[in-house]
Amino acid sequence: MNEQALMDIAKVLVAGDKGLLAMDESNPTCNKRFAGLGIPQTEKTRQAWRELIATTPGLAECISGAILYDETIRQRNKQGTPLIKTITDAGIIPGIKVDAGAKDMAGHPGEKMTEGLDGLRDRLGEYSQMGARFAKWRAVIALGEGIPSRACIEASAQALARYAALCQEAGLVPVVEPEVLMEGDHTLAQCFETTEEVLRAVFRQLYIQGVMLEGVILKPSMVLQGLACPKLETVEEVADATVKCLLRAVPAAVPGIAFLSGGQSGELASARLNAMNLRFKSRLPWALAFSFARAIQRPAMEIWSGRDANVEAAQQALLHRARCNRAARRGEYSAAMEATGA
Ligand code: 5MM
Repeated sequence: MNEQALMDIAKVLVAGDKGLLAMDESNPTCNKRFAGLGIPQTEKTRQAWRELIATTPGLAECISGAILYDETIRQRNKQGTPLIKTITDAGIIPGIKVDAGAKDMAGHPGEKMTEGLDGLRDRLGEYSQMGARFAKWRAVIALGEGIPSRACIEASAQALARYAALCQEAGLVPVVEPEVLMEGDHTLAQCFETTEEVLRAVFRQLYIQGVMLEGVILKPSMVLQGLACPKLETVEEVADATVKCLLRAVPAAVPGIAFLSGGQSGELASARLNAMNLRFKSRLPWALAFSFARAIQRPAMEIWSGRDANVEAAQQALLHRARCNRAARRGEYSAAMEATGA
């Protein structure tokens, strides 16, 4: 393991005011998003969408790294150029999602366990050869009556740590993503408690498995009330709770935290990230960045709707959301940015 190389990549991914773009939806998830907009669900349309993203002029001003999916990293455009080359040439570091998805957990109704450790060493070697410099694995934690169970938290944390150790062995920076889901009627306080417990378990397992924290990026969910919770917390309350939780559970050796959006609107995700950086940035040991999928892609995909004629307008919308999040990293995002499309 070349520790310095891992540390360098991790640092670059969260440097300055940039963040990550998650474009790693598996085919079923990508197809689900397309279906909602009447876009044909084919390999060709998925390629066209990913190419639209990768060729967005100026995207690298805001995006340091892009997380790809197995199908995407192997795709080429009509001229035969591999998509990973288009991304690298644009100045964006390519990464790859390597988990095999979350499946029902045996003996634990309502909970999921992420699969994909079998054969992972070989797959990481292949992705590294192809040019990937970092990887991503998502664990899913649901909140509800009697859940999450200790079994789900500990097994998810251990899988994340075993994945991270294999990544570092292969020279890839592991993005460690424990997502506490927004579904449910839980309060902000309940989400705080669970998120802290999950993060403590994850960092305990990373330590046990010998993972070098300086070469890791954490991709957590923000601390949020459940979607069905009647009490709506303010942007500032969410920012305060999220930062307080992270300060309790995330070691200072970690270079950066890049949030997932989890289904929040693009505007709310930017506003909440902005509030965290505005209120706390100068006092935090790690960078607070973003690794959004829906909160960057959604408006652009709606505009595109599978039509060539809409590519340019969709790219402008994509760049707009990326710029909003770059501003949020500086604590300079405001609702006015949405009005002007600046
Ligand atoms: C939580 O999802 C991740 C971040 O996306 P959002 O910002 O939209 O929440 C995302 O990287 C996710 O892991 C991928 O889209 C892959 O999902 P699937 O379920 O297709 O593996």
